[in-house]
Amino acid sequence: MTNPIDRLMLKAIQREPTPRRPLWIMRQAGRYLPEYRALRAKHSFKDLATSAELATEVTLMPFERFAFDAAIVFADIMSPLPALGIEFDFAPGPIVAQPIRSAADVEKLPEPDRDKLAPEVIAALKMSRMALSEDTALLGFCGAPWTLAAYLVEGKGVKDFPTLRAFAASEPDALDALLAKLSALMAEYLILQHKAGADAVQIFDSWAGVLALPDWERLIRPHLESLLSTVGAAGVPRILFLQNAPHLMDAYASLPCEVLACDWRIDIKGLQKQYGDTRAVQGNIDPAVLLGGPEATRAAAERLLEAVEPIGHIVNLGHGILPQTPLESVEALVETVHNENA
Ligand code: 1CP
Repeated sequence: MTNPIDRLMLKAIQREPTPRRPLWIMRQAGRYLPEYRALRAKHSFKDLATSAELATEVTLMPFERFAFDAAIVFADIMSPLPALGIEFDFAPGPIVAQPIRSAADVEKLPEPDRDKLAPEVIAALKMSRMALSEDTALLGFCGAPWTLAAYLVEGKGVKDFPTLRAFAASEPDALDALLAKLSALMAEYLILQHKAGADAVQIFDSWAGVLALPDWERLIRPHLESLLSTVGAAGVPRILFLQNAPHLMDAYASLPCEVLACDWRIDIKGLQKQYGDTRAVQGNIDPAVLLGGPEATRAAAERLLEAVEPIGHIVNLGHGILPQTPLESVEALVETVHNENA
């Protein structure tokens, strides 16, 4: 039996040498897989994500085809929010029934109901761990407080989130109270996921980039830092992902975490040069490159492996894999990473 410590993914997180670099893909259990689309023809996304059995089946799905080094539990960043009494649906992204638009709306949020803190995700983690091979790591995740607030205030995913930015400008105290609640709840949630078998957790700050740096420092940093510190103090390895926010990269690099996960806009080689002594890096092939086919994918993967030092590098895309991605491109990526030292 492999010692969990020997999982490639965990060694890379701790910046220890590995026989080759680990690889996983954001949204690897998703719509580019024909078997996922077939299952989705029978069930809504919400049905898949709220059933521990179905979520486990989807979490494991990509492993029938690809030898990824980590599984990520199939859920959504909205999954824990029923604990705050929040109602939502998906079409295809989250739609919040009653968006939060005032200080009164924030005050009305109930004390967290821990029984509703995504018990299906916790169960899916336990079942996935039992089914996964010993050398595969299991990842939990949550949305960063700001990215969750983006959906709660805006009500849905909207380009550049104007309602959210207006709320931040007009109701900074209400935003502060909302982010504090989300940060405390997400810390609890990630620790629960770790106890259920998640080797590490990824915090997705997909909409980090819509504020300027000084506003981010003033409004957001304290809450993200508090979440990361609480989780770190509980001994949970942390992967911090930010999307479309190159102007915030250095600020994120100063936050407490083990892994900096960046999108394709970032010079990951430069990032590793600057912060590699204290942080592993994860990423960052442009997901659109895979639409260009296996040759384009292989070329991009080879350039990445050439540019980034192997120690402390987890290979991934710079954002979620696109639904129209050909399976041959994923095969080419896996092959290129696996053959690096062959
Ligand atoms: O099948 C479908 O139609 C549903 C599409 C879908 C899927 C597959 C949604 C709705 N969520 C998910 C799963 C999901 N969401 C995972 C699963 C694990 C994996 O394989 O990676 C994860 C990690 C998430 C996290 C998530 N949800 C993020 C952060 C990551 C990112 O992509 O930036 C965000 C921003 C969301 C919101 C969301 N949920 C769903 C969609 C389509 C979106 C984004 C688009 C929008 O805001 O409209």
